[in-house]
Formats: sequence, C-alpha cells, structure tokens
Amino acid sequence: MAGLDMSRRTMLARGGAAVAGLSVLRLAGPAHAFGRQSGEEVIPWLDQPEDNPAPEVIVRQLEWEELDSWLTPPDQFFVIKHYDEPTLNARDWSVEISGLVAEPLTLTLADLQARARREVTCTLECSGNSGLPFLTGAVGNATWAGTSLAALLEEAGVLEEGIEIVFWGADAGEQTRGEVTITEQFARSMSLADAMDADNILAFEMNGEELPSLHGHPVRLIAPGWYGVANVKWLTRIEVIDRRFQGHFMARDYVTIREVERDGESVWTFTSVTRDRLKSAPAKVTRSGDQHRVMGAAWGAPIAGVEVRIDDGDWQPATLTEGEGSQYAWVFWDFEWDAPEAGEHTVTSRATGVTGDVQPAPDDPFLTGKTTFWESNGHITRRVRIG
Ligand SMILES: Nc1nc2c(c(=O)[nH]1)N[C@H]1C(S)=C(S)[C@@H](COP(=O)(O)O)O[C@H]1N2
Ligand SMILES: [Mo]
Repeated sequence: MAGLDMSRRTMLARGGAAVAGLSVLRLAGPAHAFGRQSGEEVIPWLDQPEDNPAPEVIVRQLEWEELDSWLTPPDQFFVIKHYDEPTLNARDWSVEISGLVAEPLTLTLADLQARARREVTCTLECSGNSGLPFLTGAVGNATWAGTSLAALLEEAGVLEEGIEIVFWGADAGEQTRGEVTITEQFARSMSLADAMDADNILAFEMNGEELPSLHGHPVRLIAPGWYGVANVKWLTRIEVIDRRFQGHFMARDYVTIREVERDGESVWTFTSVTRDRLKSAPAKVTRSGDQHRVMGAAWGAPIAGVEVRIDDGDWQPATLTEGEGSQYAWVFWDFEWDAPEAGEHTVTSRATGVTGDVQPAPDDPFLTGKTTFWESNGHITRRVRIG
C-alpha cells in the first residue's frame, strides 16, 4: 500500500538526514525544532485567509506563520461559539447527570476536582476548518485535565433503556424550525458506547490553567479524537435518553451531505459530524541565510509520516520533529527545501496514518462528492514567493 511504502521511505530519509548531519541539532533538541531560531526569518504566505464575516462566531484563529509551540497557548487557540458567551461563576456552577439513570447526580466544580484526575493531550479542530476561505486556522493542541466521564456515568447508573447521552451547554440562541422560532440551548449527543470511551473527560483545565472563559469555563467535555463540535463548552447538564437526539447541531447543522456511488447508482448520504479525519497543513516557510525550511503539522489520527510536494514535483518525505507516537495530539514536521528557485511556488503536504490511510487529494471523489464544507481534509496547498 502507498501508505506503508511512504512510511518506510520516511524512515530511510530520517536516518539519512541524521547521518548527513543536517538535522543533528534539530534531533537533539526537538523542543526547539519549531521555535524561531536566531537569524531565521518567516516568509509569509501569499495566500491569506479572507476577511472573517462572522467574528462573533469565529472569535479567534491560529495564524499559521506564528505557530511555534506544540501546545497551543490559549491566546493563540482558536475559539468558535455559536451563541453569546455565557458567564458562569465557578462557585455557583454545577453539572447535572440526569434522565435515565438510577441515581441523578449534581456535581460542583469542587466535586469534580476531588475525583481521580485525568489528563489528555489532544488536538481540537473545527470540522469546518479549510472548508471556507475565511476558516483556515480553526485547529489547536492542548493538554486538558479533568475527570473521567465514564466513571461518572457508571456512578449515576445508566438504565437499561438509556442509549444516548446528551451534553447541554449553558449558551442558547434562536433557531427556526418550520413556522416556529425557539430559543435552543447548544447541545450535542453521543451514543452510550461512544460516551463511555475511557479517554473522555469533563475538563476544568487547559495547559495547566483554569479553563479560560471562551473555552468553556468552568467545565467542558473533551472527547479526544472527535471534531471540535462534540466538545461541548460551558457544560451544565448530561442527560441520558432512550432515543436519538436531533438538536440543531446534530441533525441540522454540522451535517455532512455527500453523493456516493453504490452499485453504479449515485445516492446521497447524510451524516452528523463525529470523529476527526486525517489531515496536515504546511504552517510556514522560513529562511536562514540561503537555507529554506517548510514546517507544518499533521493530525486527525496517529501519524506515521508526512510528505511535501513543491510545485508539481514529486512527494518527498518530511521529518517528524515533535509529538510522534501520540494518539490524539498533532505531530510537527520539518522539510529541508533545497535551493528553491527565486519566484512563486506552491507547497502542499499530505499525511499518512499509522493504519496506512493517506490524506485524500482535493479531487478524491470522497471529497468532490461532498456538498457541505464540513470535514474538508484534502491536501492543503499554500503559495509563497522566494527571493
Ligand atoms: N456550548 C458550546 N460548546 C461548543 C460550541 C458552542 O458554540 N457552544 N462550539 C463547538 C464548536 S463548533 C467547536 S469547533 C469547539 C471549539 O472549541 P474552542 O472554542 O475551545 O476552540 O467548541 C464546540 N463546543
Ligand atoms: Mo466547529
């Protein structure tokens, strides 16, 4: 398979680079691999995101040229909120676990903090990222700390008929269904089996700090491996129900509509956005003297390797520099760009997962058959001018 073949080539290239001495310093100090090195200059991309038409919703995005830290600091971490930001006071706040449970629970922040602590480092990406010309930096990586969701559900005792877990946020806004306009609370759901995944936490810390207000203070769901939308912020209620939940953000928004071939016929599929997809992006091109490098990130699945293509050239292996082997966190990569010619160039990256899956090309029928902008994980091409 192409993927396995690619990772073998990546390994060879890694060995080769170390022998040649080119990357010895980088390999010795991975923490500095992405940082700005002295005398190193970032060459800004020629293509920049379009003006944000909805700054109330897309509050902040990552600026790729500024990416230099594997854990994204909160002031660089993208923020998406669909309704007004609620102001929750951690002292009065509590979360309710109710519905089809043997013993409903109401837990304060102190109650959650007194439970077994669990940390997970994971990359969060909005499933709309790269699907719209103004949404290109809706991805970030953080260490979240909190306590196990599964343990809480077990303690509450999900009843036999409980099959779906709904996570309610404190934020709400108007939604119209047919003739009726209602004020609907932000909510997302998961099947009981998905919710019981041992890695899901109710998180109250981000990168060692209290969860910032815009990221869901005081407590949010962190569902590692799921697109951003599943990670409900400003959590107030966890409800167990006996049927599928069809709230706005499950059944109407964040729904991927795709035309696929089945037995020679074309059919349409409709699926709610769920788990992350394999993806990568060139973050920046830097120049130090006449040495050029491309740096980037890959995420969405455990990563085996990344390749880079300059203009219409061959795919060439990049070196993974940070985060390799992580299950949910992004991997940083580095590509030595030998003697680029002066002028305009394109830089494209593609990731391969440990399972051998390869990030699809933008003309892959799986992507071209999609009519909605969600889950746009095709190769990302950036433009840059050298010299
Ligand atoms: N309560 C609530 N939770 C929410 C949202 C929201 O609007 N309200 N937005 C979701 C979406 S669409 C994304 S992409 C992530 C973004 O998380 P962040 O703002 O911490 O980066 O939060 C999710 N959780
Ligand atoms: Mo999102």
